Amino acid sequence: MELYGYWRSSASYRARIALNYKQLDYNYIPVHLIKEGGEQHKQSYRQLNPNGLVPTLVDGSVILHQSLAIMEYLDEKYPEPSLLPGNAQRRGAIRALSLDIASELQPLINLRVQQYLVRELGADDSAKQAWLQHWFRQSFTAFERNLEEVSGKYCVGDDFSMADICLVPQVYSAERFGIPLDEYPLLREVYARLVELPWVAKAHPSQQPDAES
Ligand SMILES: N[C@@H](CCC(=O)N[C@@H](CS)C(=O)NCC(=O)O)C(=O)O
Repeated sequence: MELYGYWRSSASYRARIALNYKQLDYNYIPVHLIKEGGEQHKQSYRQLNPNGLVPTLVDGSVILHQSLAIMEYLDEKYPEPSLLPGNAQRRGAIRALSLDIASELQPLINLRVQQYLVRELGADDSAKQAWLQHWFRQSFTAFERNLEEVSGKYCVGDDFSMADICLVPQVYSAERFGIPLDEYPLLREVYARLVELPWVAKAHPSQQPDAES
């Protein structure tokens, strides 16, 4: 299997955690999102992923984009350990929390959105920071409330799941963008537990071959 990704891309980070959790070997192919205007826009990459976003997973003849689709594909093909453990209610909660991050928050703070704010709408650093803080705050405030209802050791009960895989990279991004996390004690507690897990630690951006200082 090949995973096209970028070291500090949150969606690539998700795919890496899932692959590690399932102990699947893969070749990591870096796609530099900044260099030369972004390798994700090159024709050769867009043939694999017409959205021009990372990650992309190639498994033989299967070419898949969207990290949640990649995770569900891996889960169907390699069911153990499951990324969606538990009964229908638990699985519903896992999917809902995963989507809260992957569909509601991350798209608003993505690189291309930040670039559009700056280049097309003339946002300066403080306007861009206000944008990031606003959306992180809205999302993490709701996430914290949801954790009060459904968390245990991890996001949903005591089993590691896709929701945890979505949370870790988003907290990493928040720290990177200087977003204060004091208002989310439960989120920080779960995150602290998650980053200690070996399959999560191995997926950290700093551990990737394309990591920059
Ligand atoms: N929903 C997509 C999001 C993919 C995505 O937004 N990837 C970002 C990095 S985290 C990207 O490639 N950004 C490049 C750009 O904005 O030009 C997924 O989960 O795979």
